[in-house]
Amino acid sequence: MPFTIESAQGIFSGTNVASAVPDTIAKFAQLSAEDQLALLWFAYTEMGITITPAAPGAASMVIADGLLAQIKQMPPLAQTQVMCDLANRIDTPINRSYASFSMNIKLGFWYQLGEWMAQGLVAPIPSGYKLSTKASEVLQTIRQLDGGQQITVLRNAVVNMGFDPDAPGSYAKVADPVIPPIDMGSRTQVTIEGVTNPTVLSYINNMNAFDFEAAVNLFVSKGALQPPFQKPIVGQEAILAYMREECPGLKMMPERGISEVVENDYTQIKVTGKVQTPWFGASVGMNIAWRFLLDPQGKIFFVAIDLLASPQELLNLISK
Ligand code: 45D
Repeated sequence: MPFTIESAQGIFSGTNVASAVPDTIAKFAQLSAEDQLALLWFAYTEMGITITPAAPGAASMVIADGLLAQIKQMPPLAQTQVMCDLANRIDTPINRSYASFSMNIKLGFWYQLGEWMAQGLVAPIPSGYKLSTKASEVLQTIRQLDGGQQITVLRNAVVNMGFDPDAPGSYAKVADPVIPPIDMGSRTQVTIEGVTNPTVLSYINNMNAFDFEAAVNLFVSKGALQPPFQKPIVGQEAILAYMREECPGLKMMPERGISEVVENDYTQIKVTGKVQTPWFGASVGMNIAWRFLLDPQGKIFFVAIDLLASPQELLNLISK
C-alpha cells in the first residue's frame, strides 16, 4: 500500500519528542490571565535571555507601532487591562488587530511591551505579585525545561493571545514582506554524517539561504510539512506561505542521520541536529529531528520537524 500523509507521520516512531512542552502549554492555558502575565514575566526575566528584535520582520514592526503607541499613552490601569484582555482572548478591537499580526510581529510587540514594563513606561507586574499554587507549579516546570523548550512555550503563549473570530490562526494575517534569498555565491553547504541524499541536502541548504521557493519545489505537489506539535501543512502553496512567515533567519545545523529504502521504493531519512532562531541566535540551540519520507523520484512526500526531548535523543537514529 502506498503511503498516506497519515501513515507517513508514523515513520521513525521511536523518536522522543519534548512532550513536556505541550503538557506545560496545556497547564498554562488553564491559569487566570493575571497569573499568565506574571508567570511569563517571571520566566522571561529569570531566563536572562537576550532577544534580538532585529529578527527578520522587524522592518514590518511599523504594523504594530500604532497599537504600541496607543497603549503607551494609556493610564497604568488601562494598560494592565489591555494585557489581561490579550491573555483572556476576548473580543476587543485591540485583540482583533493583534490576531492579525504575523508571528514575528506578535513577538516584536511583546518584546517592546516587555522593554517598556522594565523601564516603568508601561504598567509592570506588581513587584509583590504572588502566583497561585498552580501557576507556581507551571513556572517550576518551565525552569526545568531546556532553553529550546522554554522559548517554544513562550512563543506559543504569545501566538495564542488576542481574539481570532474563527479558529486560532485563521484570522486574515498581515503578511510579512518576502525576504530575498541569499545570493548564490554566498550560500553555505551542509554535510550530514551518514546522509548524502541530494534532496535532503538541498532542502537544508535552501532553507539556510531563505530560498523557500526552491525548498518547496523539492516537495511533491500534495506533500506535507509537519512543524513541532502541529498538524501537517499540506500542499506546496500552504507550505510556502508557512515558510515565509516562520523561517526567515533560521539557521539549520544538521549533524547526522540515517537513510533507508522502505516499501514501494520510498526512502525514509532521519536527520538530527540543532536549529537556531534569529530571536536568540547562538544563545539557544534547539535539538531537532527531521523525519523525511521521499517518493521513488526523490521528492519530499512528507517531513516532520520534531523538538527533541533531550540532547541524547540527537543520537537516536533507530529506524522504527
Ligand atoms: O504576557 O525545517 C512579557 C520549521 C510579560 C520549518 C511577555 C522548522 C507578559 C521547517 C515577558 C513582557 C519552522 C518547522 C509576555 C524547521 C507577557 C524546518 C513577553 C523549525 C508575552 C527546522 C514575552 C523551526 C516575549 C523551529 C517577548 C523549531 C517572548 C523554530 C518572546 C523555533 C519569545 C523557534 C520569543 C522558536 C520566542 C522561537 C521571541 C521556538 C521565540 C521562539
